[in-house]
Amino acid sequence: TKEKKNWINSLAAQLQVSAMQMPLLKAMPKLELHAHLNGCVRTSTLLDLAVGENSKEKISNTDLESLIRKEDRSLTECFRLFPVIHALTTDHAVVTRITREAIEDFLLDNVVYLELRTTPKCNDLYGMSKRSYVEAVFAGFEAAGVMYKTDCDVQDGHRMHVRLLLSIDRRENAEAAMNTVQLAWDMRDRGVAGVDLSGDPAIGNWETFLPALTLAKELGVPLTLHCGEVSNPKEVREMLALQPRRLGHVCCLEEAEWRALLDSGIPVEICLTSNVRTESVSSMRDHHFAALYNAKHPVVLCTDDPGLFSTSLTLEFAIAATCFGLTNLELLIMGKSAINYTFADDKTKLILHGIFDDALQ
Ligand code: 6MZ
Repeated sequence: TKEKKNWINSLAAQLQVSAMQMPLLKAMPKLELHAHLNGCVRTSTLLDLAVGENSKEKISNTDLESLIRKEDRSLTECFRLFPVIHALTTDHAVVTRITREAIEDFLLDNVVYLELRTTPKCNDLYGMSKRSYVEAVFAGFEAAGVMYKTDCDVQDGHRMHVRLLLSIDRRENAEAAMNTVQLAWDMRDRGVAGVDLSGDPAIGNWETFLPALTLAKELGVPLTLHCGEVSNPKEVREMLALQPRRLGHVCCLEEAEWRALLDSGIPVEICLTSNVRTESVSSMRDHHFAALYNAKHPVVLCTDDPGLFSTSLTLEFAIAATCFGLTNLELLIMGKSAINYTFADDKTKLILHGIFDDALQ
């Protein structure tokens, strides 16, 4: 954490955020709505797992080196690194550990509500099914002592609230996607709040996932879709037509799709660092966040993969402050508005409004 702190402080200096502002941004209550579990893993944990005696699946030194050296993170490189991370985060105990650690890191950043997303995995070698994978994530929630079920009381407002979204990976087939939606439905009262479609945008056909996503809509399972990380106007149009509750990224939209997005009013999860690092957006100054924000389109700042991109929500807020001139008050108001875009129940939303109202006083 000391290393991380130094890194964040030096980035803050580069960003010319005043020394006074960083602690204020950090102390501000924040919502994180777009974070992938295996993208949150600490470098120290990856190293620990890579050299640990329990590591049955070894990774090569070259792979380990590219996990640690963080300068190259194009979209292609990211999707080459995820299997390397997955090779280390295999068994139930490790899934529980990385979940607990991810929550601890968000807690340190004063995230008061977290929607963590992850792709449920089967692995016969470890006796793991999609369901037991999700149970291992819940064990991580328990270990971190956070509120994650829907039956919490207002007096629990001081503790972090967490929900789980189950991701469909674009490498999966129609049946696997259907299983994930069914699992999300079965576990809806246990902390699973929705379904996400993610994975390498260059892989998979939208049509494969449509039956599962349509079932989710019919069941009333909230949906968020990774949209437009690469140019694909047809897919973007079809995603908008499905009317998911939220969209992630929306970087590479043509004029017509951009207008359709604005008309739709669908909230967008903005991942500034991720989009620039993966080259979905050419530079921070060219990021479409400014256009969406100025058009008063609903937006929420998120980290995507804080481990992979060495970022934090505080840092993303600092970038928004520096590059787009947002004041602390504007950032706080943007966070409060995002309560309405969460997949949480009304009672939890009320608790969150209370936390933000206190901060706004
Ligand atoms: C699309 C991404 C992503 O699910 O194993 N993921 N999908 N675009 C991105 N932008 C950089 N970052 C992460 O976490 C890792 C998985 O999340 C998705 C990918 O499917 C990746 O394998 P989990 O916990």
